[in-house]
Amino acid sequence: MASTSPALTLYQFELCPYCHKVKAGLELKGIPHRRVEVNPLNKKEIKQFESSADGRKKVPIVEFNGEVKRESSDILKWLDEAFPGGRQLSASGDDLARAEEIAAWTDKDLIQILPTVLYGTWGESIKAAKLTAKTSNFSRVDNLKVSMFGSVVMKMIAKRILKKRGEGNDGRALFEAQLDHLEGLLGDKSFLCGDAPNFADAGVHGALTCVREFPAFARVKARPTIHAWFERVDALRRRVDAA
Ligand SMILES: N[C@@H](CCC(=O)N[C@@H](CS)C(=O)NCC(=O)O)C(=O)O
Repeated sequence: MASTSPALTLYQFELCPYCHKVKAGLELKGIPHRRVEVNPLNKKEIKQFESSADGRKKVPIVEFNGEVKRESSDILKWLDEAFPGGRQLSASGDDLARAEEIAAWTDKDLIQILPTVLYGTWGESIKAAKLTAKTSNFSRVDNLKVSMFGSVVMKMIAKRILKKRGEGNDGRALFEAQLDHLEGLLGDKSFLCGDAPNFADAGVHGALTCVREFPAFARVKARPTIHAWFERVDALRRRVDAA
């Protein structure tokens, strides 16, 4: 399957949790794809695409056989339709309702507070900018600009979230609260809806993969139930680069 499928392109920011959701889905299904890192300052790599409904140019964007797809949750649900073989990420019946609920929590709560642990301190913010630079093909000048402006902007975003949620200077308590919720969702199940992963697992796993290189990931590792689930899903993910 891997070598015969036409190439899919994912336009992304390396530290965008919504993009990580899509990556998790692609890898869980073993779909070959190419990743294009988008320069957040000029977004020139996605200038050929129309803006999102709110008038902004946002990632993730997936291009496949001339079709353009956006919205991470919609993309995750479209994957089984476009690639019917292999692992199914769709859910049905009670599982569907539960998976939808978890997906909504992922976008509305879990992902919303991630900037506070990705960019909460200057050290984290600079690390984030460096990670982006490492995965991009930007020129040295653009890399420098992204690092400088990116760190400042991201730090401001993190500060605004902390202020809004009344958590002072520390995103860790916010993150722990989300992990408490995830622990409750998992209970003693292997995956979020039972014995097999679906789009809910892809979304949460993707979101947490975003913080994998950051100190906050130690909080994930410190929770045996979540860590075991994280590793379980991770073992099923397969990176397949398009030829
Ligand atoms: N609801 C969208 C959210 C995508 C989104 O907000 N992407 C951010 C990066 S994490 C973005 O592209 N922001 C650029 C902008 O708003 O100009 C999805 O799930 O795909």
